[in-house]
Amino acid sequence: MSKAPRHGIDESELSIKGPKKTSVGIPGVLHALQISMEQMGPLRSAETLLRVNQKDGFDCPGCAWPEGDKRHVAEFCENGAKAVAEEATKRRVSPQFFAEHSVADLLQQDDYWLGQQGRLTHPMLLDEGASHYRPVSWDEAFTLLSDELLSLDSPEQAVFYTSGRTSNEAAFLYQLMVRGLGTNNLPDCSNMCHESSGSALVETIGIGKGSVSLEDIHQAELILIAGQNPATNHPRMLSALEKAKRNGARIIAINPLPEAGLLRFENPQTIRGLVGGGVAIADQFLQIRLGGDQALFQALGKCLVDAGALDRSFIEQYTIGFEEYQSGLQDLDWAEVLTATGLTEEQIRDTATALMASQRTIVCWAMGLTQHKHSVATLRDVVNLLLLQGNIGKVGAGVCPVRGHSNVQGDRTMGIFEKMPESFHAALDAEFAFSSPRKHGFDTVAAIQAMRAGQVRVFMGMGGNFVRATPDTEVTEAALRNTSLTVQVSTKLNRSHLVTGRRALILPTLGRTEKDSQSGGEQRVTVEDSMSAVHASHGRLRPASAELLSEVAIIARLSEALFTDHEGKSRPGAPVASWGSLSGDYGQIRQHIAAVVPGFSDYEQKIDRPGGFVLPHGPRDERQFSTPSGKAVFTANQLEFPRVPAGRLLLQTLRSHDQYNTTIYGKDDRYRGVYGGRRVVLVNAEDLAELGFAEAEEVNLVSEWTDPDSGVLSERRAEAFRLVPYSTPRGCAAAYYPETNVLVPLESTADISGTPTSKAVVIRLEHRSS
Ligand SMILES: Nc1nc2c(c(=O)[nH]1)N[C@H]1C(S)=C(S)[C@@H](COP(=O)(O)OP(=O)(O)OC[C@H]3O[C@@H](n4cnc5c(=O)[nH]c(N)nc54)[C@H](O)[C@@H]3O)O[C@H]1N2
Ligand SMILES: Nc1nc2c(c(=O)[nH]1)N[C@H]1C(S)=C(S)[C@@H](COP(=O)(O)OP(=O)(O)OC[C@H]3O[C@@H](n4cnc5c(=O)[nH]c(N)nc54)[C@H](O)[C@@H]3O)O[C@H]1N2
Ligand SMILES: [Mo]
Repeated sequence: MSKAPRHGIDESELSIKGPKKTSVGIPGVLHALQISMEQMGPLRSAETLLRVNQKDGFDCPGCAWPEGDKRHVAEFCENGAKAVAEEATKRRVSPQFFAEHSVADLLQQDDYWLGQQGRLTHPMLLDEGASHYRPVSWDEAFTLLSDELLSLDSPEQAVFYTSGRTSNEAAFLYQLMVRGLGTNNLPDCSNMCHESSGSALVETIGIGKGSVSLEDIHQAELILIAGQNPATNHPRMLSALEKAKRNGARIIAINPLPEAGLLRFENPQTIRGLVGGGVAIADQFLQIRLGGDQALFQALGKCLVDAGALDRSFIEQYTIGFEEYQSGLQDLDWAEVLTATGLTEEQIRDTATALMASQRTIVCWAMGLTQHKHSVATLRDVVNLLLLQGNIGKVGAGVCPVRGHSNVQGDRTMGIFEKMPESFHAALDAEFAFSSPRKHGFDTVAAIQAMRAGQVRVFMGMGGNFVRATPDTEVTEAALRNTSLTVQVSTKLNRSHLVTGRRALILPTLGRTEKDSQSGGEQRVTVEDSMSAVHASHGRLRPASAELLSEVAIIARLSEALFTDHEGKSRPGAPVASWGSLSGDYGQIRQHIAAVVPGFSDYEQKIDRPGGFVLPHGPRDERQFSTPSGKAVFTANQLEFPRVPAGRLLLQTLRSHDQYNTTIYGKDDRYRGVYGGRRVVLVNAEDLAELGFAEAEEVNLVSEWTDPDSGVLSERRAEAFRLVPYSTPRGCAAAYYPETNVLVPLESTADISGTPTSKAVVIRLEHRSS
């Protein structure tokens, strides 16, 4: 193990070597091992990496891609290993660290440096006006927090954020506590992530989750992968795609960037992958313009309709709205489609031919499709396309939104949502003998707006890094500073501990990899992956500090303080539960979940089975659609795409290979050939020439946002980015998140889902005068 770095990223060390054409292989294995050794040393590295995603081990905190049935001794995934090393690190952020560093000093450090310091070990309090955090006892922390919550004029003055690593057990208890207080202010990272998918899917197929299993991926004849970079963000997906290819599947990548793993993959699990040239994943690459996907999917739909390549009996028996959809497509203007997509008509017709030749088609997508103004409409058009050929509820076919955080889907199932359906509330009320509030709460953007307006006194984050993950950094920072108390339940130091309300608490917690010992013995937790499979996760490592509490214990103790009197009796109107025994034995929480959430009967027995169980999914299992009509819904959507004024570019904000969201593991983006720095902007070389900028020039990025209501133009600035000529469609640029969040206007959100439009920010480049 080596010491934490003394300095953050020095952008003068940036070097550009050009993108790679293949992913993983030996360099990926070596890089992950290097990071593991630095963070954990040899013994702990071996102990930990052998347990990832094994049947009696812990669930990888990396991503939500499911596990296969036949696992390799260590199912190796470079970025999974990095995510694990980051949590299982031996480095520590102790009270002494906080005594040595003032909050003001820490604010000068970058995200990389902060994250590299190690695991938080003690509950810490930042008093009003204090320059440094000081250690507090857990009792003091809970008293302070419960007093503050109980003194609010209204429970609406508190906001409770969740990031998607939180287990089912913790998430369920957390939402119960929040609703017990009397609010639905439960924003989560999903609001910035797959909310558009949920909105479109609930409306069209009656459930907001993907309809395919891993086996479906293996059995598909055609897989479209749109707006997703699996080699970096879901590396284990590449093994599934490789298998599909070997079974004869055709794969089409739809992306503005020629992402390495989409083009060629060297599987580290096989000798062939390690020494050979790997497998070409995509048969066809559609280098689409940012935000052009709705036009593409409409055009593909039109090709199928015009050719009569339809599953008519499916359409008749299982759907409504086909006529409206079909007539909506009649006026589709090909010229507009070509402008929106930047593709040729031939490329689109080739894709349509591939669709017609396939009996089993899957569409996979991630943030490239969900973070646009017209994302919900785009995803409705994805569903339309699949419905045309009956590609739902049959083997090898379906919708596949690929989730991000390892339990983000489970958190939503557990009720982390500002607007759960009435059926959930009714069941929750019956189980805990109280009346949960029905008024919808704030989502992420609304929560920031409310903080800005001074309507929120307490902000609590169950994991995550709210201040860095959210848009409009300066606005959001000011909003958080406008509260009385901010509380972060965290494993690692991040900027949300430094941009605070008048007072702030850090509540350090156990991670997935660690033993969770409670009065009832060692506990396991459960998580739900991207394909609705629920399974147990059992940490094995010694906790980073003896002071850590599990998330469940933190919520249970806080709930006890909020909802019971000195004799332990429930306060009038509060949810009735035995908080102490719930945190002693998570099996009891699972019993409550089974009583409230459909699909969880015999929960305990089902997770005893290796691999767990799969939740019911009407469309997938029996073509049953719980929409008002009981049928899947075709929708007719107005075609939209971003229109960018002359001299401006459209910027997408995305992840490098060495980061996990706001956690920066390292300085490189190996596949894109960017080394040693992160302040780069990838731009088409012809655009650079036309706009009068030089390769490698340092520029400012200026975002221009015209508020649609007021018509007022506002500007936001991110300084000192290097220009890198890159293969991206004309007019489209890319730069890393979170450095560019400052450019994303808070009010620029997707219709219906409210997701910030992180993949479509209008910018201009600005020469730096100095
Ligand atoms: N190692 C690692 N793994 C992760 C994460 C991480 O940060 N690091 N994050 C996790 C989380 S929370 C999530 S949500 C996922 C994110 O997984 P991704 O969605 O793959 O993440 P992004 O980096 O945002 O990449 C977006 C991709 O969409 C493309 N794209 C952008 N705009 C458009 C568009 O308009 N149309 C099309 N067709 N493509 C577009 C981009 O070029 C890029 O390839 O990954 C999860 N897994
Ligand atoms: N511009 C732009 N903005 C974006 C995106 C984008 O593509 N572009 N993507 C959006 C997306 S998809 C997402 S999901 C969000 C991510 O938003 P978040 O989920 O809020 O951010 P993360 O970086 O994943 O959170 C990392 C922190 O979580 C804490 N943590 C890690 N593990 C645990 C644990 O087990 N328990 C607890 N309690 N804490 C833990 C650590 O302290 C760590 O610092 O960002 C969004 N923001
Ligand atoms: Mo995400």
